Amino acid sequence: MKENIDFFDHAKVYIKAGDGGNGCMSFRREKYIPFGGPDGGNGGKGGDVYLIAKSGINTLFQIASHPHLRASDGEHGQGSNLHGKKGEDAFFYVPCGTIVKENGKVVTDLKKEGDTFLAARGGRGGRGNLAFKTHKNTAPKFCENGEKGEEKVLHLELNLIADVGLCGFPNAGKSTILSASTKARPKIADYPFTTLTPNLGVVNHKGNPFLLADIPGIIEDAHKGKGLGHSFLKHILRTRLILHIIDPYGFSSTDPIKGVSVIENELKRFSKNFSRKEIVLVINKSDLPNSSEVFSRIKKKYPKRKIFLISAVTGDGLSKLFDYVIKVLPKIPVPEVYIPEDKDESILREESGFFIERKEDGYYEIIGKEPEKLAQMTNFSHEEGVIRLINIYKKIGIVKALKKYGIKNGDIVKVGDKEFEWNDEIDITQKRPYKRIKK
Ligand SMILES: Nc1nc2c(ncn2[C@@H]2O[C@H](COP(=O)(O)OP(=O)(O)OP(=O)(O)O)[C@@H](O)[C@H]2O)c(=O)[nH]1
Ligand SMILES: [Mg+2]
Repeated sequence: MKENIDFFDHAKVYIKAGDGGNGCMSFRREKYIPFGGPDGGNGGKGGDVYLIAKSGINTLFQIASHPHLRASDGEHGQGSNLHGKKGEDAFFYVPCGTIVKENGKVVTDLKKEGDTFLAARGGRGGRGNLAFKTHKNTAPKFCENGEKGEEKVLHLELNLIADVGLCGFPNAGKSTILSASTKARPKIADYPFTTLTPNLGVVNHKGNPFLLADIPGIIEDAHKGKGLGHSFLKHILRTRLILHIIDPYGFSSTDPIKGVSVIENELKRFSKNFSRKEIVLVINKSDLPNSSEVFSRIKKKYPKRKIFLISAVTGDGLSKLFDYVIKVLPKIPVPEVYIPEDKDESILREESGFFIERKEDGYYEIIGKEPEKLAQMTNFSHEEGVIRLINIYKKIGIVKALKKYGIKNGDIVKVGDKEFEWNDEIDITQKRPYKRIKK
């Protein structure tokens, strides 16, 4: 019997999609062909990184212990119009019920087998000079760099999605029930807090399978952090049905009848979702004396509730309990659970457009996703490439804005991780971009 010590219900992952390969600048050189045209091929696209929900995985342990998730880069283009090979996409598997957050915001909820999330997009391949050939410029002397693959930090949070959840005081026999009815082999012992992390198993009752979750026992004031606290309750929050397991001998000094409301109050304190769920009362250990008396007293106190008397050890009553479970399960929809987002206003970023920051005299920074991407894809050693960049900046209003801020020749412009010297001449060449370049 092995405790599931590898259970991780959260992970921080660093994702890097593949960079696009650089385009190539090349001209055909063949014997007896004096004016070979441009033939630089495009770079290949960088690989994407995907997260995929997979049943059978119940922990984020694997991903938490290897948190750098990468896809490969695209290859660079070559001469003779050879395009670079595409980088390979990378697929990482997570348990069903994994919520993905970026900057505190929920970006996806991978609920069921096969749910797929494109976590980071590979960069576009840079275009080779052949791609820029036009009738005005038949011999372009520039090419693009590949676009950088997206890079991000994501927080993964697991809220297991089982059909039925077991809850109750420690030592009530929850793990014994899981063990008696599924192939799962959780640790069972005659002391409280034997189970430290959730366990899952599939019950196949009369050909009707359902997923059963066993979580650590909770005690009074769990919401104040007593015992193991109540954070594990989130793993039965999305179940359709709860089986509240009751030890006829009570727990510690709490009598079993009083104990019913103690546990159910803890559930409600944790989430209102529990008030909307059916909770079946299951008195366990029917093989022990006193159990039927406790069963009758609980029945009297809760006349409208569904109540069962079972023994996880002898198997007595289990089949009747599961008959009920498989009868009601199909009628209960999987509850939609509100997933709170972490509030942090400071992380809201400007996603579109741009703005200019005048850092100090003669030093300007262009901030914005699109202009930064354009600069990153420009090969600054190709003058024609720089001209093309400025041309695009002009079209989207950046040049006008820089001038409004008083930019002059020789000032430095920073954009992303690139810096270049401002030259009004570059701007002037726009009307006839390629004729004016002095070699
Ligand atoms: N006699 C009897 N003992 C049982 C029965 N079910 C469980 N037990 C015993 O009760 C003790 C606790 O069982 P567990 O299954 O570990 O209880 P648990 O609810 O998972 O406990 P925690 O993990 O600590 O929350 C063990 O000694 C079991 O053998 C039963 O039906 N009859
Ligand atoms: Mg247990």
